[in-house]
Amino acid sequence: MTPDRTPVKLILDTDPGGDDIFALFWIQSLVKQGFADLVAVTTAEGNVPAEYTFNAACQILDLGDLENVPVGRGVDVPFKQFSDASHIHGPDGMGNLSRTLPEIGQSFADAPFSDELLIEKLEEQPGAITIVAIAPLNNLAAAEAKKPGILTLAREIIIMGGAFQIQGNVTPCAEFNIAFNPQAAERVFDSRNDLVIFPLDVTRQLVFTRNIMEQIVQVNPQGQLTQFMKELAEFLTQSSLQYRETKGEYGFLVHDALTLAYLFYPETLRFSRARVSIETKGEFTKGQTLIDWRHSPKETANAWVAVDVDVPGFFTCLLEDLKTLVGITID
Ligand SMILES: [Ca+2]
Repeated sequence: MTPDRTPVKLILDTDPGGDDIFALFWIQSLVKQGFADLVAVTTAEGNVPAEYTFNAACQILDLGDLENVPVGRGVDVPFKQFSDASHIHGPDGMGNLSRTLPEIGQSFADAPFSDELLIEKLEEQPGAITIVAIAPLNNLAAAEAKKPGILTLAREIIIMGGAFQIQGNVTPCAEFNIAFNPQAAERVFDSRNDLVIFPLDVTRQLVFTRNIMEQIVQVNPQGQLTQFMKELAEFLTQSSLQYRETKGEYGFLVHDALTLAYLFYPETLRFSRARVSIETKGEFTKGQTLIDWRHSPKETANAWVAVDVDVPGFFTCLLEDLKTLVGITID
């Protein structure tokens, strides 16, 4: 039997964001190898304001010769629960490195809003496109509010978000993507019963080390993409150490990239079926994600939650694909 090599159609909903950019680099490699088809990128307000996430996504797509992929601008978020994460990712979302890349040709003011772009693409190809959501869920929720049921037209929805049996990263209880806009998260989590969730419980295990970066550099030491990747990794490493995210290990966490392992390297993951609920009201617990792990009859489950990752296996796949990307990109 001939293996199914039809590229996986993706929309990436993202708020670059350093680890978002490494996820986007991984997608670029998979696109160039014929495994993925990037239908659109819908940027979101989150790590930094919407104009900066839009600019960062466009610059990274240009860097990988994917400037023809449509990019949406993040919907407005009037009632933010938390400030952004520019202290981690730099004011431009990419470690102040935006100045090292060419200015983009796209206009933020003229770009379609991300919820409109999601609706357009999902209606064009119902059941065919997988949404990889690695940002606060503002855009997905806005699309669902405008067109109830629209999210069921996605083939699957894969989300980086939440913290279940460990502490959060913006409060003791809450993870950033959910805490930034808990009402949006609640709407998305109520939209279908087969969401795929990657919480901090598993993503915190993924320290992208200097050793991994060095192996990539050796493939094409002088390449523009290699140099950018190396400088971004160094920036993220320093801010991760400062904020004690890696237990002192010299590296940074690639939370967002794990969503792609599910699609392309599923042997590295294990899941639990669960009902995930979002706390939208608590004074100290707003944005918390909850699963009732007790052995008792449950309400209908709505998600597959990642509970285990083969860390060396994951990095083997990511490393080889990033080596391929820097090796084939012509500078
Ligand atoms: Ca992100």
